Amino acid sequence: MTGFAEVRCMLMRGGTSKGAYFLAADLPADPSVRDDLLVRVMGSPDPRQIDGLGGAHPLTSKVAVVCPSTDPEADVDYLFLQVAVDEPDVSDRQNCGNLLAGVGPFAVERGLVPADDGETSVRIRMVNSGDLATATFPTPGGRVDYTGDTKISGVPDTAAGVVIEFPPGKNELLPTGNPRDTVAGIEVTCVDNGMPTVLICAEALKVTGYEEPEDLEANQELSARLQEIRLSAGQLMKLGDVSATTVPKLTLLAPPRHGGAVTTRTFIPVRCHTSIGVLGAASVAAGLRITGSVAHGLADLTGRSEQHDRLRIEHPSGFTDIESSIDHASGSTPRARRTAVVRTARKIFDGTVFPRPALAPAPSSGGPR
Ligand code: NQM
Repeated sequence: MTGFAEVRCMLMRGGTSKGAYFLAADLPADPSVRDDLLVRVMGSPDPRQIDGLGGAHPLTSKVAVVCPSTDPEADVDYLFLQVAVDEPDVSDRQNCGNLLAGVGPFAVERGLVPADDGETSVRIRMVNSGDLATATFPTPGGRVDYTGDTKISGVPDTAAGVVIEFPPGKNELLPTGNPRDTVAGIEVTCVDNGMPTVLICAEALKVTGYEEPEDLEANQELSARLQEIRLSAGQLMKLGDVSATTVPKLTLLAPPRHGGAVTTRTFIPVRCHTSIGVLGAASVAAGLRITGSVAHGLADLTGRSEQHDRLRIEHPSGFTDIESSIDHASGSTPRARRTAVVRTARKIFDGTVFPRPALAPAPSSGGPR
């Protein structure tokens, strides 16, 4: 292969994830050539990703590809790619609301969008789902300012807030058409407000839902049950055979313990998230509001009305606040009315990445991690 021995790249933290951001024009146009390159950039397959940029966890083995949009409703297109850690596999089957937080600042840094003096809003088309989002962040003097006093759980320091607004969803929130389904012998709610997610009461799987992620990951019986549920739920959610994909995610629910609406432990889908994804949290929040979902009787929605639409989702490293309201006229299928979240993002380095030489075979699909 000629070219691409070195590639322009920016490493950014987006929310509670970290990834390599590229201009589409800096990457091969052919998706299979591009994916082979990205596997080598991140250092996969290797559990430590020692020879690349990846951080040896799905949350730090992510890629954002950004380009000007041809959609009149968007300024830029953002394609999210999940690079598997220990498989030579790249997936575009899911979105990532955490890396989304870095897309606006990246677009300004690369000159795709002019910055205003004060704050800038960037309209983003999320290529994976076709959905739109608007990210607003500080740009004093026309430059991105990453410093600020916004704190999000799972990130040690404060940074500038990136406010992300999602317009009303076009799709139904309930991919199976039902607020509850019985899957592999237990009741679940399959919901999709940007991330296909299966909601399960932790108690139904003989755990409390308050365990540490590593303890849940070590529970072999739980892992086997989750995989069984996921494969069946994937079919019901019209996702087909999900044995090699990263969606649907699975979220265990338990009553809140710190004043929030619910406690969560989310499998993405094999590793247990150390917090929760943005669109994952948006899907949980919508699920809590759906009459008849498995969250009813377990989540605490006291004082949270359609007018006061902020829900606090508790997770292993703290909480994520999601502004979420749904249209739920009786007799109609529920749809998201509005979803919004505040994240932070930070430029870590900007430069040139030197991918490992192309010795490995082309990517093949492997199991999700
Ligand atoms: O749900 C992890 C993350 C994500 C995805 C995952 C995300 C989202 O925390 O919007 O951000 O679910 O694989 O980055």
